[in-house]
Amino acid sequence: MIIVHSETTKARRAKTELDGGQLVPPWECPERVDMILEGLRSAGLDDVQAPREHGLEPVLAVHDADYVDFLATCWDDWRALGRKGEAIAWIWPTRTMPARRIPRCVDGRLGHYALGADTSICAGTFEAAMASKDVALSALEHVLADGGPAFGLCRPPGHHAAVDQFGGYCFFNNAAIAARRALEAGKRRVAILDIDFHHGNGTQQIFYSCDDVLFLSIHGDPLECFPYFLGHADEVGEGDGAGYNVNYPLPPGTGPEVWLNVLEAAKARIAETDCELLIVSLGVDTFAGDPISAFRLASEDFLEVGERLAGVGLPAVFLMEGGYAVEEIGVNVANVLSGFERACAT
Ligand code: OKP
Ligand code: ZN
Repeated sequence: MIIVHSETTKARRAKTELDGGQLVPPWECPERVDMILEGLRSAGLDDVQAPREHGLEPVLAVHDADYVDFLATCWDDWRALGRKGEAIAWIWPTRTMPARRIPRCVDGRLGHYALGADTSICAGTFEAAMASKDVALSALEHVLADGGPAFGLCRPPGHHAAVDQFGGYCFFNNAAIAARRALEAGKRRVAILDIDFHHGNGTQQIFYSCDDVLFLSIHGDPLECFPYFLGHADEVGEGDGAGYNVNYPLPPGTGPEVWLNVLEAAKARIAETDCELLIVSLGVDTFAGDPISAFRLASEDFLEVGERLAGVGLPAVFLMEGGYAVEEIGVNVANVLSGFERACAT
């Protein structure tokens, strides 16, 4: 398995996240990257390659140009106002005051483009987001070239980022960018299977009316869990995309037995939908020890997850999403990939 990694993914070193009414050190920290690399190395997954730079074109195939420009300029605009803290949204267009124009002031722009207040923007955020999507695109290229599999050690993650919105630690939707590129390269339909604990609201929004991307997500029920406003089972896609969006919300406390059964249901949907590539939005925050999530998978269960994913039988690109139990994140990711490889070999 080829691993794609760039040290530039660590250029985002935010100091603050609004959590429980306090500014705390972000759960989504650069140390996650080092711990994952260490876990992979211990498992013999040591074919680590640098990404190729792909520029902004594949980003603009997914995200609006004004949104990308906002991400590129936000930190400088914020600093120019002499602000002491990191750039954070604090007012939004709302149900009673919907967005009609994009404000000029950075405070208004932050509210326009943010989905929540959990994700501060700081120096290095844009650079890290650029490196993260390059990692995803390069992992995809390996799979397109030789059938894969490949793992893109994306950071920051991507699945909460929508066409023109950031948040939930995500800026560019790496999986969506890779999926669009795969379609351009000639794949007729791509499945994105999102097994992060949180619903991939951004990926869902991006492809909601598309029939060439089948999006499936297994996640904590949004009635109880972030991102709260999307991810219900009755969201099935619209227009051409009707039937191509599949949500499996599960209650907090869900353990491996139920979770793996739902994974089989998702695999069955992929099998009946005629896909040519599998992109796995790989969050390991389904781990029982995750500090901000509520499923009950054990480290050994991730071997089984990988084995079961091999059963999909498609060329596979794994892209890193969440996972905040930093001590165990390495072994958990390595277990998914080792389980996958082992099952492919047999
Ligand atoms: C990102 B990914 C309290 C925690 C809420 C949002 C969770 C984002 C998860 N500040 N933060 O899906 O792993
Ligand atoms: Zn998550």
